[in-house]
Amino acid sequence: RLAVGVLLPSLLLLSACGSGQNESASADGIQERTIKAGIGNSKMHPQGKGMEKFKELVEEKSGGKMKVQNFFDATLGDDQKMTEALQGGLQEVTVPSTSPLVGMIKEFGIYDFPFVFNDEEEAYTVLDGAVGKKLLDKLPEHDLVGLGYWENGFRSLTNSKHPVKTAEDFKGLKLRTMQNEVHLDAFSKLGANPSPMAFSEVFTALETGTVDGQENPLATIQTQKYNEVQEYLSLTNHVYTPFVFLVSKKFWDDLSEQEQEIMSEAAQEAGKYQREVNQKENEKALKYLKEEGMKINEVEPEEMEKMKKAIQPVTDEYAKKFGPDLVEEMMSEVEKVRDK
Ligand code: KDG
Repeated sequence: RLAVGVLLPSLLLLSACGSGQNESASADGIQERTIKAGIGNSKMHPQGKGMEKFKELVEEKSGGKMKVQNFFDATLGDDQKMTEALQGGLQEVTVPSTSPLVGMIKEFGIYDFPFVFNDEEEAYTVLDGAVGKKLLDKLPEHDLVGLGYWENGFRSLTNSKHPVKTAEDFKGLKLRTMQNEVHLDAFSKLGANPSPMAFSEVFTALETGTVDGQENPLATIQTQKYNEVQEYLSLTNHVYTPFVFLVSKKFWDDLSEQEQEIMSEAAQEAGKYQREVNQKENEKALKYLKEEGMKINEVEPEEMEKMKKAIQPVTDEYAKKFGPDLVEEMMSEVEKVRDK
């Protein structure tokens, strides 16, 4: 207590004198900082709303000293490019889908297995539990820090050719997928012609007919206006994609404990809010897309089962590659909450 008593006034004095690096440091351990954050989705998307909440919380918790500048619509680049910018210390925050990170940390690919989760609760149990943490712990060796998972959500298929009701209906469809090998192989197995593409290029590719279709959660289909260039929406809900909240490790290591806590709390609180908004807005998006005239169909459970069976060899192969123990751990966590 004595040491603090002696130290504090001298620290205050130092900062009052405006000495070098600590110019804006103060007794509360919070400096003036600007945090550049970017995502691929728009400001209107639930992810955009989550980012605005994050900004509000950081600014509030730091008494206005830490400022967040949000960039939407991939203006700072796509998921992979922004992640690299974080690694290089050129950007502070991004919240990509985990799928394009699989080239860097293969284990994230376990989330790309189709039909693993039946609902959001199952996904949260895995993501917010031991398996989710194990994967976040792999980030620092890649110069990244993960502050938790937000929600992209269950993905459904749109295309310009015909409704997809059966596994056979995938045959011959040219589909855009995320840059992810599990997705590519799974759609190939179903007989589609998938091609990986960055998110910001999707609308034009659909408009010009470079691809026939794409798959994304309903709120994304609405906010990206895919309904303007796609006639059919098939509610396949084939895979759940998490977002992961990433911070540049170079930036993180430079933060004080207090500042780290502010970032961490804000990312988690905003994440909770973002998941809630996401669920509500996906429901609303279904109504909107129907009203806008998309031809929407459900997929019968037996057909879903057939799709699952068709891609089982792909899942088995990747389970070996990503770690059978990890996959088993994920499935046993799902089982704990399934049908409860
Ligand atoms: O902001 C996130 C988007 O960049 C992206 O992850 C959305 O799911 C997505 C996709 O299909 O690329």
